[in-house]
Amino acid sequence: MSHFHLFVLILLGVTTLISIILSIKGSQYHITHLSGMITAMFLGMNVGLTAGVTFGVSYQGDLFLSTILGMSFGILAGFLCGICFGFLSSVEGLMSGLMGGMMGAMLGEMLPVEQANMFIKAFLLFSICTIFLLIILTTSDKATIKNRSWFLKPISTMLMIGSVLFFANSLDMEKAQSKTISQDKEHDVHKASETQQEIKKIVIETSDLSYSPDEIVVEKNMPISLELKNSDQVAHDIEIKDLSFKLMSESSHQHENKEDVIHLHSEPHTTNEITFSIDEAGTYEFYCTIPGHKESGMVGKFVVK
Ligand SMILES: [Cu+2]
Repeated sequence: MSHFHLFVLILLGVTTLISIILSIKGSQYHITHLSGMITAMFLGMNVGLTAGVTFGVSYQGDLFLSTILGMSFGILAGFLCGICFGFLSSVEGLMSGLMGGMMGAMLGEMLPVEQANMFIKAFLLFSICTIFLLIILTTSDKATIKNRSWFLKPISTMLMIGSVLFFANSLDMEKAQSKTISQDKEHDVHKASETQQEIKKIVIETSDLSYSPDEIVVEKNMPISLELKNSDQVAHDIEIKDLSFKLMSESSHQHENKEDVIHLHSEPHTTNEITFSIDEAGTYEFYCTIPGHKESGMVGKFVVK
């Protein structure tokens, strides 16, 4: 998980905590059941969405995990805020959190990181707005502007939200920069190894939940550059389990590569590649790990002679 996403989650936690404290205070004063219910829905939904997209992006390829985590955040926030205003409000908050977390996780799973981060910022801003909503609701109608809380004044409010977003943005940029640098580096490594040995290039294209070609024949110990060209609207990957291989280079960091598992992931309309050689002859199955894809026929054969 990147610094930006960690920061978002911490901020979400703080926002939820402040909102709950204000809700407890508010339920004793002016806030009606209806307003409380709407506030709980607003908080639950937005916290769920923000957390959902954040986890969806961080754990791309594992929609189950990101949905559970996103929903947990939303449910917890919505329920705790709602319970201050009564049973029905807590149900409303809980259901909104569940829905927000689920939708957010799907969004994070499907969108490229840059676009998902835009949604995270927007939903985070909405989540923070709950605090201001609660402050307005807990302020008596009879109070004059003079004795209303300082952060209701537009300039301080704008400054506060602005600085939070600016900080979040700088964390986001930092990540984007380090990504391009590491990609450049890996590209150089790839070039260097290319000049030393003949590399067999294999391109597998994905469209409409299928691989083409779905059968590949290679020789053992031969350096293979496997390219996953994703022409689909959704992310896809290739995973080959239980084989002994030597990894030579990767075009992007494929964090799931373990000792005996080859994993290659491509976002929609992008191409990633990995270069390796297989030590043992045999027939290996490759498939897509995105939930539901293998069952829809995203399976192929890797024959090593
Ligand atoms: Cu797939």
